[in-house]
Amino acid sequence: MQLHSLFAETALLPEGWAEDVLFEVDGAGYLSAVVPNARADGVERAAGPVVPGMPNLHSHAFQRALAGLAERARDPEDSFWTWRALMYRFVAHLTPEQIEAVATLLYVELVKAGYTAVGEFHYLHHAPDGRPYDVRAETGLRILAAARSAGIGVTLLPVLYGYGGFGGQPAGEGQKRFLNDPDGLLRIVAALREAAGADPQVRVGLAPHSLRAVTPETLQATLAGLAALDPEAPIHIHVAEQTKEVEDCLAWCGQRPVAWLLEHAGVDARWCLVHATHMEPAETAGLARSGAVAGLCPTTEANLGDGLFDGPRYWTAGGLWGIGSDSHVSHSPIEELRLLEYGQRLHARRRNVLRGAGPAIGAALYGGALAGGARALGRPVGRLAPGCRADLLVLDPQTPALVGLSGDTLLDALVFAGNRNPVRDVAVGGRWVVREGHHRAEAAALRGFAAARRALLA
Ligand code: NGQ
Ligand code: ZN
Repeated sequence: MQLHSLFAETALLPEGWAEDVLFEVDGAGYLSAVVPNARADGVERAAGPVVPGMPNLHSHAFQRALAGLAERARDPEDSFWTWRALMYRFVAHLTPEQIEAVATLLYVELVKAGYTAVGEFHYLHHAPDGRPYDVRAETGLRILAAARSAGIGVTLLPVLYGYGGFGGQPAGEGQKRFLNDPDGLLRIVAALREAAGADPQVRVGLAPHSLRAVTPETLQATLAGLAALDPEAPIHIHVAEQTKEVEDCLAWCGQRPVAWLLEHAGVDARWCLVHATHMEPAETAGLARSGAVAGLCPTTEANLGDGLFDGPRYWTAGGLWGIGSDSHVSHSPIEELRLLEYGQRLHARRRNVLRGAGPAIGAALYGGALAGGARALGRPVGRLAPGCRADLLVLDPQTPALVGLSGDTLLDALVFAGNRNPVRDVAVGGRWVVREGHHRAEAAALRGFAAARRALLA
């Protein structure tokens, strides 16, 4: 269902809310015109307020099948690291078919909740015995297929994973499906770029998993290889999520992980530093200055007991940030934004902490996550403006939380006042993918997911 034009009585544009907006979409799914104070003659009318779809900058799609299965207290010392051991056992046998089925269901859920683009930080590359599949990019291609079935835009970030700890320590048994040297990973990148072709719904970058999983040499070689293919390609990395990583990094090189990256890795606007939870003030300021995006994943960071990001300092320094659903304990952008602000309130014992240019906190959160998310995914999304993708949400004006509200107050209520999904219709790249709350592929996706889960639990 291709969208050629749409009229919205009210819509959130880059400069703020506008009335009577006419959107025109070209055949490739880009907005070709966005005209406020227009007339509706003969054009489809949006059933409610229109806002940009939200970019989700950090996903491990396969973890959707594990969400909710790691909440049993087994050990008084349960932590991120015991969760990770459980997760490794769980992924040991996943097949490419199951990876695709789980990712398809996840992406359908993400689109229904208002995410129109996702960054897939994908490291489950090889067969269960650790050998590459005949088609080396097999599982990455499955992710691409899942994104295409669900109709979500995707930034594929195949992951460089070489070691089990700082300084090139050998990887463990549970990590053998993840391992590549720089050449092996760059072959996957090249294969995915070929499969993506000129599809405007797809971008390919890469992700060194963490400073634990690479050495300075392999990091450097991989980044040089990527730059030769695409000098602007997005680069994502997990960093400083747990205090143990900070301690191990200090023991390895005498520097903290974010400080090391800022000094040695050429961090700039191509980069997204995922989590960056544990930073000293100078690191927070340096990250904000670098032009990189902080990839915040509030529900996963809470679920795994990571700690709290230094929001006030980073916001004051003008740092870019976006949100990701990471382990997929939530697939709602609203829940991520709400928890982001609530964590800061609980910590500071104040209200309205993560301020933007205006007084409206919900609007500032929504707008901030659009801008940083778009930057991190390296695609023209997050803005309803000519030249950007026609990725938009029509909100349900009958949702009690939104009834009678408009403008930034509506965004405040969207973020802070309700639990019902207020997303009615979703267009991605100028195609309606969700109508009246239903995704065209939801029934088939659920059947595929159910089969995969049955097999995993058997
Ligand atoms: C991941 N997830 O790669 O899935 C990680 C855990 C690790 C989060 N950090 C593994 N949330 O960091 O070593
Ligand atoms: Zn992650």
